[in-house]
Amino acid sequence: MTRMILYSGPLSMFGAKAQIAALEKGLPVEVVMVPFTAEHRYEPKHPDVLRVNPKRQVPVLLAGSVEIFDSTQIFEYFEHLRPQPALWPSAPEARAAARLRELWSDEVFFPPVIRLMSLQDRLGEAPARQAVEEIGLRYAELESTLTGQAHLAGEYTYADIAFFMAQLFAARMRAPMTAATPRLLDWRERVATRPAVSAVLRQFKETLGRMGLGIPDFIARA
Ligand SMILES: N[C@@H](CCC(=O)N[C@@H](CS)C(=O)NCC(=O)O)C(=O)O
Repeated sequence: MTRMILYSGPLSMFGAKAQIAALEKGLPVEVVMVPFTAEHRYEPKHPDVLRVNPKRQVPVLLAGSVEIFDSTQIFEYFEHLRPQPALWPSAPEARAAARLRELWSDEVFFPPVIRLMSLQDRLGEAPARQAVEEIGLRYAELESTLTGQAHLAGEYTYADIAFFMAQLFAARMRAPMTAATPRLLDWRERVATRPAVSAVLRQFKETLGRMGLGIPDFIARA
């Protein structure tokens, strides 16, 4: 099989999505962590990241003549490359719903988490409280989708991987899911104990510990 290199970052949620997917698929992907520090963030950028991604971001995947970026694009490539175990449902309606949930996670749930990242020293102020409230509404929305199904789109899919990583960052930014959404807490436990996910959680635990950053309880248990 063609050598595959995944550029990610030690605390990159989008990189972790791709890494979990590779592990779920049993794909032999070499993970290269680009430089990342609290002080300089993602600078200097890795030359391969700059060459492949005009957005200058990880994750980037190199697989022979395939050189792609964006976690969702990488999901799609993995799914074609190794269809089993399937991480999208096969029925068109269910697949469309799962894809939408994956997009929802990155582009609807995550934006208030990004806002909260820059408000960590002002958590008592209105903009931070609004972001936390918005995140809480999204958790409540998902709680109802988990009635009668174990995962966000029925079976375990890329949507679960995406939302698991997004909620991990929300928890780090002090907007964790709570006892108000018990089905979601059970879902988090189910996903966290999957071997592919717990391997990446242990990596996060090690990095957060090394950088002296807070470790949410569900990561500490990994
Ligand atoms: N939509 C992209 C988002 C990628 C992204 O935001 N990557 C972050 C790390 S998690 C990054 O490289 N940030 C550095 C920068 O923007 O300079 C994806 O799904 O891959």
